[in-house]
Amino acid sequence: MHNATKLRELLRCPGLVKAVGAHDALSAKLIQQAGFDAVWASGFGISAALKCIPDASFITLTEQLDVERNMAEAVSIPIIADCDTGYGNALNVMRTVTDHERAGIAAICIEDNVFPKRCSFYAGVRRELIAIEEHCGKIKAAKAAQTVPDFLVIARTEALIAGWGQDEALKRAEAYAEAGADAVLIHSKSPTFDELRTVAAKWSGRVPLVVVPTIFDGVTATELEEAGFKIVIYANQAIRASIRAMRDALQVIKQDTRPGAVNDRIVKLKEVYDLVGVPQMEEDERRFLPVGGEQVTAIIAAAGFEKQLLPLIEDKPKCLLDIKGKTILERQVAALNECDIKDIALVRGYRKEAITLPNIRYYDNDRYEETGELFSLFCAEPELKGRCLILYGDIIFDVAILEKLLKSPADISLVVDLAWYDLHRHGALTPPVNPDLVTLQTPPGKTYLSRYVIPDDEHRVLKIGQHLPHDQAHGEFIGLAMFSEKGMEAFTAAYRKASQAYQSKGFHEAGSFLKASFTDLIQEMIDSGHDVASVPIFKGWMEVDSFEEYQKAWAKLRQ
Ligand code: SPV
Ligand code: MG
Repeated sequence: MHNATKLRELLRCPGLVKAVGAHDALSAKLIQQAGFDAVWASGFGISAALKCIPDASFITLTEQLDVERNMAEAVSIPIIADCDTGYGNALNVMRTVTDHERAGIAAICIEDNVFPKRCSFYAGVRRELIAIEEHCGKIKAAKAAQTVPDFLVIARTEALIAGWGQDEALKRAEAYAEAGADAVLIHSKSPTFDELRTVAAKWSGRVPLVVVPTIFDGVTATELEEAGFKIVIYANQAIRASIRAMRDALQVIKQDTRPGAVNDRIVKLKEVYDLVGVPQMEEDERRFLPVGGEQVTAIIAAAGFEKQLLPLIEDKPKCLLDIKGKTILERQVAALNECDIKDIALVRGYRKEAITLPNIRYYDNDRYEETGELFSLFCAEPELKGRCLILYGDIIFDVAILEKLLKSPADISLVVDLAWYDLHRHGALTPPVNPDLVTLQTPPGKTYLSRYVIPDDEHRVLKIGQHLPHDQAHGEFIGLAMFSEKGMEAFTAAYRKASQAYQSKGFHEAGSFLKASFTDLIQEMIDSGHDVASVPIFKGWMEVDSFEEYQKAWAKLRQ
């Protein structure tokens, strides 16, 4: 439905149509949300907000129309465009009509000031009106140019503003209606409503009357309606309110210096998000962007201390061990960045002051000696929402592994190295220290010593832990996991539940809940019916858990 048809419908209904002056799309949206009937795209407001210049025909048709288009995109209620003098003569008015119809605007309002117009209330500026015939010509041209049947042309007379008297105002209003105007606005700067009440009483009523009570601002909607007006325009109160609000807040910040000092006078960020449609955008992202394309937060668990790595880690945590010129942490961050993940949090503990890499949000587990990995992870609890990656702080891996994980559609995905299967069966040179073993629902059931492509089918994890019987294990969890928003909600809920239930008891493989590992909670989730998927890989990663592994990492890492 064209915007104009909506305004026609409002005019057919009983009661006053209430329009409010907007200066941009945001103010138009607020006007709609406040429940007003229509938006007045105010020349005064747009001149002030867009360019901070007087309302005196300085802004062009193009500039005004751009703002109106933005408004039309932001709201569904009718928009009445303040077109001043119509941007030229009758021929220019024709173009103005066409452009506004195409922009989805309901109506234009053109006034009988000479070009360049001056805002009706500026004191001490010249006031001249064009001849009645000339303005009638503009109105006829506008109606002739119109192709949208319901489009409205509102004729405005400035006769009272220019001091030409009530008779002249009425004469002009009648002439403009006769020329085809769909409504007439008789503007007044009288301090009381009496002048317009008198004029309205003498009005023939052939078309609806429009009123802008800017100076006689004590008049009520009921009084306006009773006097015979059909449309009221509250032309500039919104922009004046915003100037006052901005100025006051700025003063407070200037004096206080804390931005929070204005919290009681500003809206919450969430309100801005809602206003501009962020919830819809999030919904669209979920529906239309490929899995893995959304914002991911990476949380690195790097609090632990392992004495078997002394003296290597005498003065720094394990994640800062240098492997061929780059620390493990630098390698992890580089891999994450390569996959466009910039949102990184890290939980530090042992030698925490040594970790100072920029662009990471830090959380501290100062109880790292008496607590386990799970406790550490929940030191970063504010981060555990939305799509999340969990990384152990001592692994390095090929970017392709991360890319594969990011494509996983499952709510909970663990990267599982199937090479462990062969290492175990055929005897590894240096068997991994305390590997996190994984039993899959569908066992790989074959050896990978020959060439092999990992099948695409379901890889559900049934069991995970360091104490699994080796002959029941099919792979090794590498310390890299991903959760969808839903998966993360389930993970944090399971943590809360388990922390109550197991407070002072052993928890899966851990002697106490405080000492629990990430994998203990995963096993708890599997046991209570959650699906945990594996993302199978074959080598391409490394963990530093012992001095031997550190040496191996040095030796084997491809530069
Ligand atoms: C405007 O808002 O630009 C108007 C209304 O034309 S008034 O400023 O009251 O004249
Ligand atoms: Mg104006």
